[in-house]
Amino acid sequence: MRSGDGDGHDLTEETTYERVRAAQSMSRRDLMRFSATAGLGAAGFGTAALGTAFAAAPAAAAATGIVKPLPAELFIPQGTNAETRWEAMSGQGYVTPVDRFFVRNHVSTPLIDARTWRLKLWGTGLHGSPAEDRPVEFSYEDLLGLRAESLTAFIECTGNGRSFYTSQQGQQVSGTPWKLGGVGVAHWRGVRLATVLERAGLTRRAVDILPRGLDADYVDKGENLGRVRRPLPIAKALKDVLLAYEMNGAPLPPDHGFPVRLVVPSWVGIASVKWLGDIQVADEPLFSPWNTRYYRLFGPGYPPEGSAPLTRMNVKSAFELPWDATLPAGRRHVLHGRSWSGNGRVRRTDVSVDGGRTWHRTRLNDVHANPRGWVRWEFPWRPHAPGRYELLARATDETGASQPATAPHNTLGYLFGAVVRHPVTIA
Ligand SMILES: Nc1nc2c(c(=O)[nH]1)N[C@H]1C(S)=C(S)[C@@H](COP(=O)(O)O)O[C@H]1N2
Ligand SMILES: [Mo]
Repeated sequence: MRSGDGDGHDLTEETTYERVRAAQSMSRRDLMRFSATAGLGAAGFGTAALGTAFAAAPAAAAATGIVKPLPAELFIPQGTNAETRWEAMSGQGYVTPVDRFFVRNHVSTPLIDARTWRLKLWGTGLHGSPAEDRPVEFSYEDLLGLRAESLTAFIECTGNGRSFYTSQQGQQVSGTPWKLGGVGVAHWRGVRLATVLERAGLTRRAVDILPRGLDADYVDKGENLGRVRRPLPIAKALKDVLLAYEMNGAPLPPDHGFPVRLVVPSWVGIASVKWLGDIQVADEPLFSPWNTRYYRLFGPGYPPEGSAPLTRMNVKSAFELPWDATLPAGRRHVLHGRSWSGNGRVRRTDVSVDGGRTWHRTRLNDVHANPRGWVRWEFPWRPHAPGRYELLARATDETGASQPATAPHNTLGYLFGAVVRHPVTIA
């Protein structure tokens, strides 16, 4: 069977496919358009951030479709995606700075002009059932004029930790082999989605919304699935979802959804649709490949159509150390890390330095833990002897959920929540 694209690339392999297509789609024309976008000033924001991104765009974009620089000391490349190196969080404050925030792109980062951009709402869940081609529209300036709200929350890819299904449990899974760097916390600022839905004429009949990105169609093994879009129940949409236009105090960077993205706290990252273009509001349940063939659990033990669509993320922990770190012998180290959960606050994190035989409670450094963010913790360690060690961290959240020794297998490798065995050499 023929699976190549004519240039000798095997496009049946997901990561190859994404890399090849990304390189093909970031054309000269895109870059010219971007240089025009970089001159944006109409919204009253400075242009410094966009200008900086542009300076580095040609080299970075050619390989990955990502605009911002991806220095090797901050990121591990993953095809069209880039994961944060956990050692790059060492010494940082509560949030993940933009220069090291992970990027998960199905296709290339699109370059959008905020002056002509409109958010379009339509569908049977709005008064008068506006049609897709006659939507209720909001400009960028309209949104900036509405009451702003802030939210500090993590966004985490559902496949974060996926590689450990294979490396720790010997199991086959498909998808991007993330370690633990497919997560970041940011201060987001924008308008409540509830506010915009009400202004657009939300009815009590509305059941689901379907936010859709403006990035190019996603093609999976030759099948065009259209633009990234994932249904969201109206209850969650009205609860705590933000239409964000700022990240860590500056306009959203292109890679993170400029001009406007959703931030759906505590839920699977795919819910936080970037480069938002339109939102269908429906009086009936909605479906897309992102809540049917992806972002459910599949495999033995699950029905053929998979589990229910995934919603909340699970409990995880990470050390702010290089993978396979080397630390000097004969002195005291303070191990730092972070833990987070989609169920709410992390109450405690325990660490083991002897492969899981004994556990010690860490000191939590964010006492009033944010239920939508993470907690930082530390643990002093004086290793007795040089050699190879495995460091383990296990968090427990306010619902009592903790991290098991093994994660239940699913073929797409989602929700790896088991304790990760972090290799360290004392030399
Ligand atoms: N339009 C659009 N939105 C998207 C995606 C995408 O590819 N296109 N990726 C999703 C996934 S799978 C994740 S994990 C998050 C990642 O957000 P980040 O790149 O800002 O870290 O964005 C989500 N929103
Ligand atoms: Mo994701």
